[in-house]
Amino acid sequence: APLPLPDSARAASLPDAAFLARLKTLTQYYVVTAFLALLVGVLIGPLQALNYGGVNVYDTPILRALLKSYYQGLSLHGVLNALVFTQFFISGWLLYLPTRDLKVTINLRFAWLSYLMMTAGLLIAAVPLLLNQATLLYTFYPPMQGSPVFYIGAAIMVAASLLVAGQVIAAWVGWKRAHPGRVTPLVAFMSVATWMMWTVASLGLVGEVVFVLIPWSLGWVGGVDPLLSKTLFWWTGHAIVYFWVLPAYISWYAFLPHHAGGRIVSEPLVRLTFVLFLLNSTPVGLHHQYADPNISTTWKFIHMFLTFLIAVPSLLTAFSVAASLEDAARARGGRGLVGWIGHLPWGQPVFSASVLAMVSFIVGGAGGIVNASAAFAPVVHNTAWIPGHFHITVGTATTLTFMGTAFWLIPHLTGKRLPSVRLASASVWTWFIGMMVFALGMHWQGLLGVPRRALVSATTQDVYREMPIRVPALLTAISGMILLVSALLFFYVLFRMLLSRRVDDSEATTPIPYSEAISSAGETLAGASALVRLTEPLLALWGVALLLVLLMYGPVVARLLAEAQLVPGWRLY
Ligand code: HAS
Ligand code: HEM
Ligand code: CU
Repeated sequence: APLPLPDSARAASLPDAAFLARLKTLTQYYVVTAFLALLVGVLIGPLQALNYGGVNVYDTPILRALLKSYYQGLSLHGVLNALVFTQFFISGWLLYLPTRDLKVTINLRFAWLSYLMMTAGLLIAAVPLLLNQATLLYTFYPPMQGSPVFYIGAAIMVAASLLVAGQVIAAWVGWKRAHPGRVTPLVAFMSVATWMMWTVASLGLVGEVVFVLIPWSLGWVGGVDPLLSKTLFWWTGHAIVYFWVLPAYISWYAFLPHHAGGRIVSEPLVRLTFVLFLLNSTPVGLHHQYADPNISTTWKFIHMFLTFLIAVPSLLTAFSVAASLEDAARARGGRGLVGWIGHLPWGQPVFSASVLAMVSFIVGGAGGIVNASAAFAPVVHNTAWIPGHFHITVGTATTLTFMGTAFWLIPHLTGKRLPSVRLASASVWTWFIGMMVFALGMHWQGLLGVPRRALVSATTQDVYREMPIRVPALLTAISGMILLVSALLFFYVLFRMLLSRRVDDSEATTPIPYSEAISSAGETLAGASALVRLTEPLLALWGVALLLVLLMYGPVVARLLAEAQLVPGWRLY
């Protein structure tokens, strides 16, 4: 039976066309700012790939004029790509989607305020980065010390993301109040769970920046405990990878089946996946610190097992999205054990971007499990293997999915058209090929002992020029050139699209590509399965997530605090 809805609550929150237009403009600002950051960040990548190919271009007059050092470039690359591009895209994406999915209005002034604050934070942090006052790499480990302006800018940026989180969670709570007994629609559910996860995850970084780095860089306290800071950093630093990839999962689950011509396999399963991420994304960060002293092996092993556990929702995703794709391909006439794969729309960039991103993630995820295994970690830690791992996770699973998303999202938001399916498709395939070759070259070099974060091309030691390393080094250099071409193609298509003329209002021509479900979660809780009812109370699950993190990090941080040893800051750049 239809549930009674308070009319007043409903009427007050129903979005009209004017509201939607304004929401779309704001979302467009987030997305375009994100891609501008990616443009600058990505252009530095091929130079680094050349470095790992044995070619040092940093001694040329142009680069000497632009960058003080390899490390200034690497800091810009890491910060702009991994921190700025992702956060802006995700904030726009995960503000727009749940607002639309819940069919509510939100306070657009507040939403703009968050955007402006995030942009201000970015601009503030950019100044010291560009002036070589914050050449700290994107992990800014103390005792390396940068300008306080950098830490303050970063803090403002993160705070702004929490405002977006708060606004989305509040909108969902308002929707729940107005619709008692109803099941949260899937896309909104995934978005809210992701934001909740991020609030728990970000506590470590907020603690580090606000209570340690800012006072220390301003000279208010005499020293810093590097290990304490690093531990707080990885509290956030691992979970942030799920903040980067879950918005791509939303696209894989909710929109990719539609692009392929198929259906979501099971909405209750998707909800379970996101709840597992909410609960267990954060208390695993010690897998970045196996080599660090003064953290007990017991805690390292607990985090290792929790890391293996957090691979489970990704495995659920792998199998259930693969089933969606098979469903789609068979509906398109595909036959045979693997023959159906050829019936997927490989020439459509909105489709191929996500699926190729997923294919790269099979390898990226497997590498992650190697990294997490205490027995293997010493072999790969701090080697070129690690950038190999994360360019096929954040650099492809996330980035390529967002690139492909832009091909329908920008037309949807702006009423403009994708100028060329062929060029868009070429950019997607070259990104995939380039990153797979890059990953091969870097993983291989890592196994041969080549360190990450090193200007290896300038070394006078022959050890990095020996024959076994030359093959993967050549692969890495070639991949950098493929990726340069890919990036140029992508940004050409993107800017041609953005600068073209508006052709329609797009709600009808490019709607949000929701997919149907084979097994839906249903509309009302009363008729829903136990799994749906168990996953619906997100506020309570959020509390459990917080509790778990405090349990799994409390004793570790407490010991580091009790035994803190402050050291002065360093400037190595
Ligand atoms: Fe990681 C280091 C472990 C996932 C990013 N990781 C990093 C760093 C980054 C990063 C940036 O345990 C470097 C940090 C630094 O600078 O020091 N990572 C893992 C594990 C996972 C994992 C266990 N990482 C990610 C994701 C990232 C990311 C996601 C970004 C988005 N990672 C580590 C560890 C380290 C690390 C250690 C520290 C290393 C060290 O020593 O310093 C897991 O979450 C992975 C689970 C994933 C899977 C794959 C599922 C596959 C799917 C696709 C299916 C495809 C289909 C397509 C269906 C199990 C979902 C089919 C196609 C057809 C055509 C049919
Ligand atoms: C580091 C190349 C795109 C995120 C690196 C390194 C290379 C590289 C060779 C290792 C540098 C070192 O360890 O010394 C490239 C190329 C790209 C590209 C050729 C494509 C044109 C991206 C994208 C992202 C990304 C799209 C994320 C969205 C990072 C991060 C680091 C890194 C976070 C680590 C920085 C650090 O160690 O502090 N990149 N990259 N890259 N890249 Fe990329
Ligand atoms: Cu991690």
